[in-house]
Amino acid sequence: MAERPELSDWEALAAREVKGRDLDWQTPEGITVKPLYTAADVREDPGLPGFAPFTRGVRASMYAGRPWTIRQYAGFSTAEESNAFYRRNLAAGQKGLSVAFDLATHRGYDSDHPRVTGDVGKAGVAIDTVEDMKILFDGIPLDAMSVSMTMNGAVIPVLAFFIVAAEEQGVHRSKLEGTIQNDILKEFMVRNTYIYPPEPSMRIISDIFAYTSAEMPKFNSISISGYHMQEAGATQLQELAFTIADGMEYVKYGVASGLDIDTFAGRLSFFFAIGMNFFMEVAKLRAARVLWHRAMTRLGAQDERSKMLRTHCQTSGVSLTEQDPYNNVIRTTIEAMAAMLGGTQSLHTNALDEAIALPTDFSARIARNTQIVLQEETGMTKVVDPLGGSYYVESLTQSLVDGAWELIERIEAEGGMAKAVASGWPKAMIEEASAARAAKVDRGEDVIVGVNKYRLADEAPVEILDIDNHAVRAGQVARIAAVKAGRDEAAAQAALDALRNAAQNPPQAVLGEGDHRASDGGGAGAEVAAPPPQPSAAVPLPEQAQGGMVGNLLALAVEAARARATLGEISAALEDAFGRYGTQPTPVSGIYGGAYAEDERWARLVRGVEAVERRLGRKPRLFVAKMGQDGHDRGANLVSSMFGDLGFEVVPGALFQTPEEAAQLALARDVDVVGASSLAAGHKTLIPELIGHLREAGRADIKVIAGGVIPAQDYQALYDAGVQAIFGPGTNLVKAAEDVLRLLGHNMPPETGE
Ligand code: MLC
Ligand code: 5AD
Repeated sequence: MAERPELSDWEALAAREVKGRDLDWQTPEGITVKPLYTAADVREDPGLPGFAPFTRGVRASMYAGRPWTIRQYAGFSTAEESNAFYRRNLAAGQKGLSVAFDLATHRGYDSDHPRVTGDVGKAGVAIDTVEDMKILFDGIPLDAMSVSMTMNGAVIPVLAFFIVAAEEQGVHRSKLEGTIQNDILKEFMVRNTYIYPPEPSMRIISDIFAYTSAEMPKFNSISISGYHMQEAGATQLQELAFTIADGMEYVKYGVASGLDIDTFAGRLSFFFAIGMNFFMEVAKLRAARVLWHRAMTRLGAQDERSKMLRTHCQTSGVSLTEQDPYNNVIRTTIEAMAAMLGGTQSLHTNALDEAIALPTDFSARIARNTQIVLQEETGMTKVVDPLGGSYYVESLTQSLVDGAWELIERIEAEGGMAKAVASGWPKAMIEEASAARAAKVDRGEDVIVGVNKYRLADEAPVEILDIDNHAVRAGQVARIAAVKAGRDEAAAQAALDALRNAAQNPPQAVLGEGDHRASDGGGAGAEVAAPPPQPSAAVPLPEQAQGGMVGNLLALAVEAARARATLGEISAALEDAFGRYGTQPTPVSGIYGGAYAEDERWARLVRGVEAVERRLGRKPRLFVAKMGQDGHDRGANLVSSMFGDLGFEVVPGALFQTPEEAAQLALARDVDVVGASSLAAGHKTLIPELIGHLREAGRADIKVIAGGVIPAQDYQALYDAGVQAIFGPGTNLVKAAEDVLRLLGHNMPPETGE
């Protein structure tokens, strides 16, 4: 028999096969992936599932004992419609609920507020009072069904409504199972549905920890989320490190507010995105468990449950395409498998129409069945951590642990994640990764099937869900009026006063010294760099040390909810004390343009911008507008950054403007083009209103273009309203810029092919 080959023999053989070509892959995480892994690459034995540090899973038996929870995120229109949708889904095999609220609710506005006309019922369900919450769970026994609620900004009224709705269903809060997202740090970084400034927002979280750990032992008090970071463009390593660092910060705050770490840490949960880099995602979940165990050991947890990272996952929305949308079923299946092989506790699989609309019954069925098929047809649940021991997976797990820990140590050395978030560097890091990825896709270096390769000549539009937000709003307005008419007004106001008073007079242990009010950011001028919240070392108040609820904001909001105060009223009572927070986007520069340094097409574009500049006597001005309560700013930031690199003067608009405010800014800055970015379905209401205001001011010459999640079905209505160009998902930015130059009257030669 021949001698056993050595690694060097393999290297020589492989090099001959590929004629010396370099087969290493540099991932966006900065990890060099080799074409072969062997036992020599595995540094540590990953141990056994159910035992520290839980690399192979938090449960000994994992899915062999109980499969993960099929938990589809959903919500739209009214509570009645969403309730009916939940019931159909549960009957068809879904196991847990997950509520998506509309953006008005997220941002603490009742449906009758003038700032939210475009948002009511659009991206999720509209909830204004306890009555809505009761309808949402009508016929769904809350002592038997675990319910996740994705709520961060208006977390106090929403959780209070949930508690009271259950109570009036006959279910005491101590029996409630589920999760509240309650993760504000990532809102300031990427998701943007915050309401209050960072410091009081952190107090709210500590109050929720205190309340739930004492009153709701089965309820997960937070879902520390990396998902939205990856959606915003973060690499998996960034997602991992920032999420664990966020978790550590919350623990420090909880402890600083007087809680014993082991009373609340066991009910902290996590949430990650699962994208298309299959093995990296499997390794990421394994690495996350190791990192959390290490972090919690350092923070002084004693109970092993406190150190156990349990997580929900959602397949990646940003990896899905409008083009050739059935490919999305394939992508989601691959991502679902990675989540499962990584050992998730709960999973949402995206629907194939993700890139353009909310799921229909049809697309939701396929998404759900993706999980059911994996659980019930493949036998893949029978073995715990079946990729454990794979040389590649073990090595990647280790690389991610090392890389993320390094970043976490940097954050810790600088004073923790709240400080880092306030300084803005993690967000900038994510935006740089996002721009680099976009340039790779636009240049065709990263393939997206059906978008930059194998693109279809003709796309057949898929049927999509359309919501009439005017009708939903009218119904909600009537219901708010009925609730207010039927309540004991004095009791409602007294409960709101008590809440406002507690917000204005925080227990010493929670906040440090000084005045914690923030001015109304409102957008322009307000900065991310508000003073970072600091866990106070002050001695806890006696009632807090005893787990008492005196002055607890959630406990007081439960009283207000019982008295039929609305979500907007409860939020406003807190806003009176805390202020409303706003930020100004600061686009990164040089990353997208840098990737095109030697590119002739780019150079031609730059010459075009220069020609327009000579004609105008100044740089052409583009205002990137974000109207309504839609805080999805990845696309807007990318466009701002790219047009800046091309030589435009970019006016990056603040988030949450009304169409009127956007028009005023466009006029004040005398812009040539307004690019309205819409990712939350408000476009049909908000963009025509904007154009109306510009026309009224006699500036119909300002070009309005639209970009984002806009279904083809809506294009004609927008053109009819005066929109001059629409850029949907999957748009090549270079091509879009050529179109914009043509709109500005520059004679851009036709494309020489893409
Ligand atoms: C589990 N159990 C077992 C077991 N596996 N018992 C014995 N043997 C086994 N093998 C037990 C658990 O211990 C637990 O009980 C119970 O069964 C439930 O299991 P779980 O694993 O805890 O699952 P689940 O209840 O589904 O909780 C998962 C979670 C939770 C901890 C991750 O936080 C969760 O559901 N998160 C969902 C978050 C979510 O949906 N977010 C949507 C975001 S969308 P016990 O008693 O130990 O609890 C979004 C988009 C956007 O954000 O931007 O809008
Ligand atoms: N219903 C279903 N899925 C939703 N998502 C957001 N809102 C809803 C909703 N109302 C999903 C999408 C999106 C991610 C953030 O959550 O997949 O990309």
